Amino acid sequence: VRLFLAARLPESLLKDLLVLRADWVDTLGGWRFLPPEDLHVTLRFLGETASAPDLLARPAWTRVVAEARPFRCALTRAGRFPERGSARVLWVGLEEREPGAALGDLARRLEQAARAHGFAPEERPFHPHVTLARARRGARPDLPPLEPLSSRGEGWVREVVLFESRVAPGGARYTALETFPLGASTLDA
Ligand code: 3AM
Repeated sequence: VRLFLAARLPESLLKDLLVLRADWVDTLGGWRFLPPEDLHVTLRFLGETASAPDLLARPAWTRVVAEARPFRCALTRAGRFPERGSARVLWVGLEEREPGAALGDLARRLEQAARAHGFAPEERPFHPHVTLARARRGARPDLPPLEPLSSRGEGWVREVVLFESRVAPGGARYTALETFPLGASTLDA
């Protein structure tokens, strides 16, 4: 199965994103929008994984996430991948507000744990974002204005989710396999 680890979006940020998404759905052509329940912030793409490595790694995800604290985030701006040339992905950036470096730390610790469990290293820099849409095949999609968002909302990230990605007509669909709460081990202490 094809797996990835992602932060679950705080409800307040999801709400803001859905307002923006509805606006873009109405005004932009050439894009395939992710269904609202599939919106997430990828922390570590794991790739095609056999069931033994998957099950062996889950305690490590549990531990790393339990040892991290919940953190507060806000949406930053809309962007696209690639930044130049024809856009394939439309996203909204996420930035941490408090306590400081928790989001990057969490991604880094998951990266270490993934490598320790034999997953191929992720060489690309971590760029926290929520993918809202992917270009339709062969389309030259319209672009929204890529400016800072008017949303001032903030919300707490409290969960990391292990997702399975399945190929489906009309684009990949995601299934949550397991949810890991942030800060579980600090609560026990
Ligand atoms: O939904 P986002 O954009 O966060 O782009 C893929 C998607 O990210 C990314 O993993 C998420 C779930 O599919 N992805 C796909 N292939 C990848 C790869 N080879 C990848 N990330 C890194 N390396």
